[in-house]
Amino acid sequence: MINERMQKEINEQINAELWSGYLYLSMSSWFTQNNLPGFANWMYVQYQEEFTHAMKMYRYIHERGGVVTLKPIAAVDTDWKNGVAIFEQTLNHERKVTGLINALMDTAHEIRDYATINFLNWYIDEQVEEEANAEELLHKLQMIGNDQAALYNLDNELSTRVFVDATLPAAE
Ligand code: OFO
Repeated sequence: MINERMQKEINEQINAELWSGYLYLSMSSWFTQNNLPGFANWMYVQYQEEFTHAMKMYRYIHERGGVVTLKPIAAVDTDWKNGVAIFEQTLNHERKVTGLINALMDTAHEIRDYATINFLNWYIDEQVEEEANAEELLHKLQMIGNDQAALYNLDNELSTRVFVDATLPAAE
């Protein structure tokens, strides 16, 4: 049986992961509306990934005999100045999520919930990648500036990103 405080905090994180997905879906929509289908695809995959991050926690609470509590998802931004502004927000947001995961880990250590420590390690690793991806694309966009040909090429490159549910065992 999962500890009640741990359960409450993981439930809050489920909401945060769903909110992240909602934010990235809104960003994907912005890119579609602004004729950057490759960036829209990249953000759409990001949205799909966030929902799997939430579902991994959802399954974990059930596995531990707990109760999942789904709360309303708060509104997200719908308009940005440009792609750089989107990736600045993405990077800041991912840094914030890293802080939230670290806080969950602090709780797990405090209450000596070893199963949850083990479970959260996946998210600790994932956040390293999430921050690195956002940072890389932000730097690329900053370098590109007003170079439309370079933007076109990067957009093409991002159209190849494919969603894979990394939270499931490879055989599933
Ligand atoms: Fe963007 O990463 Fe979830 O946790």
